[in-house]
Amino acid sequence: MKTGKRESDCLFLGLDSSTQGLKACVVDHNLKVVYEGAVNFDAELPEFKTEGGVHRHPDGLTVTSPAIMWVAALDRLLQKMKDAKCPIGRISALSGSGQQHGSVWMKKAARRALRQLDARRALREQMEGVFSVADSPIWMDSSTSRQCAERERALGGPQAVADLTGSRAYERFTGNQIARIFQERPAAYEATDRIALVSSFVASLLVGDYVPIDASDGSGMNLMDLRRKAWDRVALDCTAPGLGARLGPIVLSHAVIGKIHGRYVEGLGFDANCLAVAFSGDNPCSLAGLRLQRAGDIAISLGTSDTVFGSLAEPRPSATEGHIFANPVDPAAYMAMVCYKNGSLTRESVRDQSAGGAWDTFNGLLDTTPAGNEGRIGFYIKEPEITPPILKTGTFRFNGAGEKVDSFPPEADVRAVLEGQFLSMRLHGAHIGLKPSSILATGGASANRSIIGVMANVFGVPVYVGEQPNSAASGAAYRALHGWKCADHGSFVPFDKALSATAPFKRAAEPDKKAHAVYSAMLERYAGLEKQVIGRQ
Ligand code: 5FX
Repeated sequence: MKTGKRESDCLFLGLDSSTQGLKACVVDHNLKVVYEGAVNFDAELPEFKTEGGVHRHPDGLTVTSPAIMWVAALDRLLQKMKDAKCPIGRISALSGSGQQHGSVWMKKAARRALRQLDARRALREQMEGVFSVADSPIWMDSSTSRQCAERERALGGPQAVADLTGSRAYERFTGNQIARIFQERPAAYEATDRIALVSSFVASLLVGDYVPIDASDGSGMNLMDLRRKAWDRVALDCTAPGLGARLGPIVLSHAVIGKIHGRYVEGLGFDANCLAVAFSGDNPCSLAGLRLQRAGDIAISLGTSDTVFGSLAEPRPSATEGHIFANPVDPAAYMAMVCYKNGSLTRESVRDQSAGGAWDTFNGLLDTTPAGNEGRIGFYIKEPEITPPILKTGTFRFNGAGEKVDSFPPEADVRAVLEGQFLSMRLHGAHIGLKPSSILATGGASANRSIIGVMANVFGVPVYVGEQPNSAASGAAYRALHGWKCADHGSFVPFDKALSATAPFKRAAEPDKKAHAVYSAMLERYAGLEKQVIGRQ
């Protein structure tokens, strides 16, 4: 499909429907941001009474968000774009990102409402009452342990589920959420015509019809055969009857899924030919936003929680750690992701206890200790950990002889927390095939040169830094450009060819060969001690 447009005239819109709000980012063909805007759910849509965009239920496990809130937010954000005089008419393609795993449950009436969207009426008014489950389960929900166990049994165990779908059964993954709703609310399930992900739902609102789920976000459901990028019959059947028809098709992430609905042309001035490129999950979109398109490009995001993710050629799913998703910018590749709960808050608590609460002192203490910390290894588990699963909180310290000790000198604690975190990332990342050739460090702590120096030495590769604060929204905009180029070209165009502008990241730390050798030698001991800590629970 030739679009007949000059690239330099075109703009590309990325939306990000995250847990706490909806964001928009518009870029030109050089990836220069021409508009950014956001709607915060708690502050700007207080009638939904969310906290952090969610409702936590009294059972302590169930977490939902009202689907209609996402609808109201879209209207509000698009109006903001218009009010800010964003050149909406020049947007040639749009795409989006959504918090992963969340599901939106629609009755038959939803499709009618979507097709007939009217520019004169609020979106919310038109979509009210079309949901068979009004409160959408989201990724923070952990109420489906029973369904995870049942589905893992039906599919041959955790490793078999990981081999098939890219991850073992996780409570937040959509298939397990669907099984729970089918079991506990059969009438609601029966009344459901379509189950969308948050990403594909927002796309539906813009296209004015049901749209396919993309393979990358579809990988977060425990329902898709990761290699075939198709629903797995047995996984569907052990979840709920008639599920395949309710999920609709899967498409590649760069596929055009339709054009924008006339409502937005009439009401907001969108170009009637504006293409919609499949929406995807926030982590896949961040991978696109950080431009990690080659195997070996990985990002380590140092935030409240730490995340390691990157592209890889061969999937190596594990029943114990991490996730493998279809790659959102390269249909022949995959992406891997490992999440940690103990991130910045844990580093800060060691800073507070050992360095009087000051990063300068922390960095100074770090410099007084050698790489490898004279054999000392520590596990700082302030929050129950995901990778590896360590539910018992506390600090577990071992001396150079591998004996458990109660304390370290402050400078050794400072080094041990960083080395432990990065050794864990190297170990568990490697288990699922993440072998970095370079690292892009993002998030608050990436500004600390001492911290990223340890990172470079543990992994033995250069570390780049550069802020891309809304990497999911900008990644969605880049994917819109990518999908548009593929459509214009009539066949797949590699992502790095589609994005001509060079990535704005700076090389900030080089590995020291000697220090790296110390860490490589330490890895096996680290893994052994980690097993001991897990065993102590
Ligand atoms: C990934 O598996 C997650 O559950 C989260 O990162 C959500 O995508 C957050 F939106």
